[in-house]
Amino acid sequence: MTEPDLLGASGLLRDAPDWTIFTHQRTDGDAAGSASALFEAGVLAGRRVSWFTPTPLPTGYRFLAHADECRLCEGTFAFSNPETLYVFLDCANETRSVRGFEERTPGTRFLNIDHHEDNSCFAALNCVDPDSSSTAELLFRVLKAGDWKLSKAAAEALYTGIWTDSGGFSFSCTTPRTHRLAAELMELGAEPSRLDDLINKNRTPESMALWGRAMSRIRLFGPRVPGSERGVFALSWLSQQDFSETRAETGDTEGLPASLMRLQGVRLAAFLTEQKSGEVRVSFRSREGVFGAADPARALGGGGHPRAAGANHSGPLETSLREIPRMLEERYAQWSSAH
Ligand SMILES: [Mn+2]
Repeated sequence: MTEPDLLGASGLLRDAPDWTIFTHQRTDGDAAGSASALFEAGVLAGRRVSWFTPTPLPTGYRFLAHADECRLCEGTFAFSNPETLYVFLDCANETRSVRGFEERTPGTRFLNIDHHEDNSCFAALNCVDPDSSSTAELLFRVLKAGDWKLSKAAAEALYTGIWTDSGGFSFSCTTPRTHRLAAELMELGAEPSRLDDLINKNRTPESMALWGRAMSRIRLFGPRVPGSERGVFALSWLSQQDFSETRAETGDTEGLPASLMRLQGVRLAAFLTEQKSGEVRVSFRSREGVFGAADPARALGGGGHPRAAGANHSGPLETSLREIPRMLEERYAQWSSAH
């Protein structure tokens, strides 16, 4: 992988008086933190900035600077202003955010800043680095490369992005550079204990009730290997009825798929969430010792990172609950015969 074009990305930002930022559907901490930090950097540098997302920003990230200015765009966005730089953050491809990219006006300018290995490089300038723990880590390097002024609020937002996408500096994407950049963000005013309160100590009783349902349904299956006597796969699920009965929000599932990886001996977890449409969102997480999360996600037409990926399954939920475990068993049989 070639080095990401930090100066090129910074130069595009430098030359544009207007920035419109886009984050992906089900905006997570990395996307929200990156957007908040870029918004803040733009405002400090006198840019006119706006931020759109196709699904509501989870309430857990409302503490971020400029979260109030995040606007929902459920319809088609008009990419038509030649003065505006359209910036996609944490989006592996153009379909992950608002609709309308295909119908963009010729001559409009796009910047793509992302860390997904399967990024489709859809923009004129693609600043993509799969070796970054998070888009926030990469964005921080872009902003440093261009000497952009960064406030405490921007540092907090970038720290939030890095923290959430690296699992609190625990996932294998965490590097010495991740820690060095986090240290610099602390020097700019980010306080880990305050941010831990804001990011992690903010659960509602409704979301805890939702998690309780998911936890009570965990099933272990798949091959039994030393250290994984109850199977290397974990699966759990939530239905729309669970959301309505607990009064939890869609965003309350964040962190749930990863939490299945806390089970002793589990190498890959699948978490199924029934959507309002009846489709089923399948999130995969994995660690070493079995094929990666991206493998079953790609087989279902989705994508993501090697160890955190997802896809949509047509459903209904009962069908998905039958087919996903069967698929994982089949892929394991193929994988183990090749290893
Ligand atoms: Mn990310």
